[in-house]
Amino acid sequence: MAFKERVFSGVQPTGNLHLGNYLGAITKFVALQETYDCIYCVVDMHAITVWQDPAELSHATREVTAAFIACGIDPKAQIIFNQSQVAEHAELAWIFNCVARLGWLNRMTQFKEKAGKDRENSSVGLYAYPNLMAADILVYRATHVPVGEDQKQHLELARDIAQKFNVDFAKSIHAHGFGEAFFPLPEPIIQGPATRVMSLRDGTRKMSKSEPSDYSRINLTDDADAIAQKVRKAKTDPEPLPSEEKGLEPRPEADNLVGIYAALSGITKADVLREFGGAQFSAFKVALVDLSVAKLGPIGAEMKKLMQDPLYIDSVLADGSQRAQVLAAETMKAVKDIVGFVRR
Ligand code: AQP
Repeated sequence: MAFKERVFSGVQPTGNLHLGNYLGAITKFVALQETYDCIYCVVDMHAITVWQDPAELSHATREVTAAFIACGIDPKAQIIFNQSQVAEHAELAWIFNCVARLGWLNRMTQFKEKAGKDRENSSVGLYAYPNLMAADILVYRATHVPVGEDQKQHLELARDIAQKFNVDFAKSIHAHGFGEAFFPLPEPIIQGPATRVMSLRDGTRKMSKSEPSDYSRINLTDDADAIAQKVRKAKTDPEPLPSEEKGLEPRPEADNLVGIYAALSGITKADVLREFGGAQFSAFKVALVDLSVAKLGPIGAEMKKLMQDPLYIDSVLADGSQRAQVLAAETMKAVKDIVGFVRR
C-alpha cells in the first residue's frame, strides 16, 4: 500500500542544544520542509525518562522550540509542538508495549549506555523509551525520519514494531478496510558528513547534552568568544591535516573537526581536505571558528530574542499540538478498531 509521505522527528528538551543536534538533525528538518509535510516534536515525555527539574524542563521545551524556529522551520507551514500535549503518543505507546518483545528492547545499546552499571535503578520509562519513540512516529504514520546516527537502532525497532503490528492484526486491518498494512515502515534519513558529531574533548565519544564538560560541545546559544575558546581548546593530534579522506581514518579528532567544517559549509570532507590538506591545526581552527560563528551566531541571537516572548512560543506549541492531535486521533480511532477496543 502507498502511504502519504510525511516526515516526523523529535528533540529532547534535556539541556543545551549543541552542534551535534544541529548538524545531525535540525539542519535536515529545515531542508526537508521544502519537499514534505513535516511534524517536529519537542519530546518532553522522553526527557523525563531521566530526572528533570520541572522549571528547567519547561524552559528547555521553550528553548528547543525557539531553536526550531530560529534555524528556519516555519511553524505555520509545518507542525511544531511538544509531545505531552498530544495524549495519543502515550496511548499508542501502550499498545506498542504489548507488541514489542523484551528481547528486542534488551538489545538497545542506548539503554545500556544511559543506564550504565546502575541498571536496577533506572526508570521503566528509560527501558521502554524506544516503544514511545515508535509511537511518536507511527501515530502520524510518518514515512521518513531524519535523525543522527545514534538513533539508527531505535528506528530499526520502530520498523520491527510496525511490521509486527501489521502481521499480528493482518486480518483485522483488512476487515476494517485498510488493505494489507496499516503502518508504513518508516525510513531513517541519516546523511551527510556529520551524522555523528563527536565530543571536542574526546573524538571517540558522541557530542552530548549530558556530558558534564561544557568544553566538549558547542551550544547553539554560545557567543563568539565561547565558540572560539572551545574550538581552540578542541583536542587534536600533532600532525598536519591529511590531503585525502583515508588519512583521517586513524585520527578521530581530526576526522570530527573536518566533518564539522564540511557540514557547516555544505561541502564534502574531501573538498575540505583539498583546501586544508597539509595545513596545521592552528590555521584550520581559525577558519573553523570563523565559519562556526558566522553560521551559529545569528541562530543563537534569534533564539535569545524568541525566548523573550514565551507567550509567542507557547502559542506556537498550542497551535501545533492542536493540528497534530487531529492527525493522531484519526490514527488512534483506526488502531482501536483494529485491536478490538470498543469505543464511543
Ligand atoms: N553528537 C551528535 N551527532 C549527530 N546527531 C546527534 N544527535 C544527538 N547527538 C548527536 C541527534 O539529535 C537529535 C536529537 O537528539 P535528542 O535530543 O533526542 O537526544 P540524544 O540523541 O540523546 O542527544 P544528546 O545530546 O546526546 O542528549 P543526552 O545527552 O540527553 O543523551 C537526534 O536525531 C539525535 O540523533
